[in-house]
Amino acid sequence: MLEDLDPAETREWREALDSVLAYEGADRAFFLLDEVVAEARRKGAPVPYSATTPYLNTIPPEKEDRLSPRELTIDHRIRSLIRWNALAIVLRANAESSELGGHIASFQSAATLYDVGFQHFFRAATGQHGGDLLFIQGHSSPGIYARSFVEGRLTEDQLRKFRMEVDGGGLSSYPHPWLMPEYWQMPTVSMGLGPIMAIYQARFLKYLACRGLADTSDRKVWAFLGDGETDEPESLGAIAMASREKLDNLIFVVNCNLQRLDGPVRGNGKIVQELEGIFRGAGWNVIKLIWGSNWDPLIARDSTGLLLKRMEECVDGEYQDFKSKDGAYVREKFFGKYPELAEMVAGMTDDEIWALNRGGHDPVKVYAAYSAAVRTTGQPTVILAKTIKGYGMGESGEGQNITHQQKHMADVALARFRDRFSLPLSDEQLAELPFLRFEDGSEEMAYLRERRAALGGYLPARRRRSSQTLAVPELSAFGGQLAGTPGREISTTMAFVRILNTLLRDKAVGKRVVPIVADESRTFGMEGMFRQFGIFSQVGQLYQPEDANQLMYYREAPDGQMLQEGINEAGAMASWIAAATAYSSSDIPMIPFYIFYSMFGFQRVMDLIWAAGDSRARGFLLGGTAGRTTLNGEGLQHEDGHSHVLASVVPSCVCYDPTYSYEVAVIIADGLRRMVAEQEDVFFYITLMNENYEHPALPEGAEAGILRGMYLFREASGTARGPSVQLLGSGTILREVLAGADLLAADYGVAADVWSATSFTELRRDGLAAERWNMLHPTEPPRRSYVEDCLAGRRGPVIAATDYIKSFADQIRAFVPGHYRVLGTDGYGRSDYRRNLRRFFEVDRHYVAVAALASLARDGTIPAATVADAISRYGIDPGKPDPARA
Ligand SMILES: Cc1ncc(C[n+]2csc(CCOP(=O)(O)OP(=O)(O)O)c2C)c(N)n1
Ligand SMILES: [Mg+2]
Repeated sequence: MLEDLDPAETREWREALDSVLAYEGADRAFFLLDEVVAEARRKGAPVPYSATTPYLNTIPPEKEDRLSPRELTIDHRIRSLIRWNALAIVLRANAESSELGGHIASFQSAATLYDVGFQHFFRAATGQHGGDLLFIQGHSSPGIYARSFVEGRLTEDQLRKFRMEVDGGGLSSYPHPWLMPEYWQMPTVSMGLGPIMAIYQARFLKYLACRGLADTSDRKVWAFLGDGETDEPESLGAIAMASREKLDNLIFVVNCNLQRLDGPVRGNGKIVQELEGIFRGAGWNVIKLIWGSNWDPLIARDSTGLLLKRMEECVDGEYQDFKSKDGAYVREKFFGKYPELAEMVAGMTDDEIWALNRGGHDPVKVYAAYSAAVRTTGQPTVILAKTIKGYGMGESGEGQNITHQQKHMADVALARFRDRFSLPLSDEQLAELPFLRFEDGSEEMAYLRERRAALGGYLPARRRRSSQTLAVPELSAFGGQLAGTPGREISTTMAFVRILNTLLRDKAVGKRVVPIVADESRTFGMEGMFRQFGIFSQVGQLYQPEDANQLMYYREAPDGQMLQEGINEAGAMASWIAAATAYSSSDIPMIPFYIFYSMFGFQRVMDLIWAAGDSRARGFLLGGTAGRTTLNGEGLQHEDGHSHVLASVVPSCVCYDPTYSYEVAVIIADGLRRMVAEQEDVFFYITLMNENYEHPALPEGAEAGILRGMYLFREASGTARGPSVQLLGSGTILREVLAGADLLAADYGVAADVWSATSFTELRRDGLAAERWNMLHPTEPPRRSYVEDCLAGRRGPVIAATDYIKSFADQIRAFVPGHYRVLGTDGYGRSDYRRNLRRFFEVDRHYVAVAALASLARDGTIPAATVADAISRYGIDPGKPDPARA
């Protein structure tokens, strides 16, 4: 703090400011101050930048939009019942055992924040309005169910089945569209994913509007975050994008209850101030909601600024401590520090001091903040609402470090809770934890219904299917890819880009295609799309691009179709989720294709991909330049040999590792049929490679096998009597398998049938389903897995080789008749020629041949000496280090 060298002069300046404020208003005062500061800076005076404003509410009392006293009173009665039910849901679920879990404290701290929203702001989708999108803090779900119960949307039986879902009719622990597809819109409980997904949902609403696909102008995205949650990089990592893109349809509400799971969020600091600085710096409209109305008279009397000084010098650890005690304690510790402040509250009782409430618990303040937020234009808004964790839980958790996981409440605490919220419950009833509702015909019920009717209906609500069904192109639309490329060498990435171009030009679905990249278009040869389809930018292009004179220049446009997210895989994934769920959130089925370096896909943003599955996302993920040896020069951090294994664990992700362009075409056409035409809730992961080779034409009748995961690509010619093997390969390694088959025939007279295994993952899923069915239907004729179907009647051991780690092809072991041997690229990637890498990882043609011979020798079909002969013939060093450990 600087010293006041001339108090009289200071007073003059203050009075000048007061008079401008009084006669000309705040805008004029702001202008003058801004001018003075700018002038001081021009003259070289050091005017430090302050990221924060005083520790006070941003909206002064005289600028508050208000509800009527009647509305406030009924809202309070409704909220009190919801509070009770929320608590009862968890207490009842845990009455017998704590096995089911659940949380009380989070919602009790946030009840007013949600209820003011549900009563007065959150709009449901109707014919006229697209509806708001709500990201609700996962741990507050009991409060949301409690409201739905009071509204009559959920039954008592359902509340009793909180976290008991297995036998049907239960309620999911957290917001999960997968589990409650007509209720929860957005999955949130993995901290940080809600906020980043909300930002990209808001931007996607702008995209839909700018491209003329939907009127989204009046829709808001509300994202509720915990203050602890803001420590996740995903929570804050994309906030600059939100202001750059002027997302005035986005409102973050950060519930600053000062606590996370273990203890204080910022015991030694102030989370509200810290977040204010961060969000202001990022260009957001920040509304601080710190003090409740009971503080207003005290703050108005703070002419010396001493109260503010005290408010600012206290750290969050102290604020938390105050609210875990009582009014006398606050009087002593907070006001008692300075005699003037003690004097200020001398006329107040301890109860009155205790009733000095926090902004986030005051519906008047919350309403004013929301009202200001929804009217803000040109920037996103964040509301920093200060609350108390475990509000109302008293000695059973209020403001206590243990409160987050508290699932029980002592009888006295329950009785106090009842008194505090005037609940119509006798002491005996308390113990039974009954769920409470208003009578039909009561004033509260009528008001509740009226409010939700005015806002379009009940929320949360999720649209399960789009009302629009698009006609997807037939496979024949991709004729170029089906015909093969005789005499021309291309990669599957190039084949994909051509398919994408065909789709973008399709009359029925072209406009719905959303190509998404994270600064890798050129890597995948997609730069031609810049000019033709444009890169989405709400402001268009304010500059002449450097390459304007070229055919494929960098074109940005308000109706640009591509989403260029920059080097930001998490953002691109969130963008893809927004597009992939637009069928539900906007009733506009979109067809997103997000293409990325496969190493920076599942490995980098797996949790978002999991959330995409939960969201019932429909779209295509393309892992480009895939394969540990196919992307050859990039080394350990780039060369992907396991994304397929990661993808295989996501239940609604359908995965393929195709080799030929016709396979890519067949897979994409089927994806369109399943996801767009039939509205199946799956998404596709397809790996693409950058190795060029000639592509054959679609073999007759291969489609079904391509989709199921394998088909006979080349049958062995020659005698049916000699040794025989079955070779499986996927991706570019299929070509090594074919070459290996040639070596086997030429050098050892072994006949090899070669199968293109487009998806070991789909094969495994099919096999597991058959196995399960057989186990549960012991007396019926057994079902056969598709792998067995394919290999039945074929002779010889089975050998598979891929550009992925061995566990990828190993997935089908249980279904392969006879001996099965797998080659794969276990170990860290490294740089070299493809040929050398494939030798290093032991997946090249020579290893395929040796592996086949070794299996034949194992089966006793050929002598072991033949294997040794091949090892030496092909120049393999048996003492070579194991690549899995090298
Ligand atoms: C990615 C992730 N890490 C950890 C958790 C476990 N977790 C759930 S809630 C919570 C504390 C939340 O604190 P805060 O965000 O402040 O929310 P509050 O309950 O206080 O409103 C933690 C650590 C999680 N759900 N997700
Ligand atoms: Mg918290």
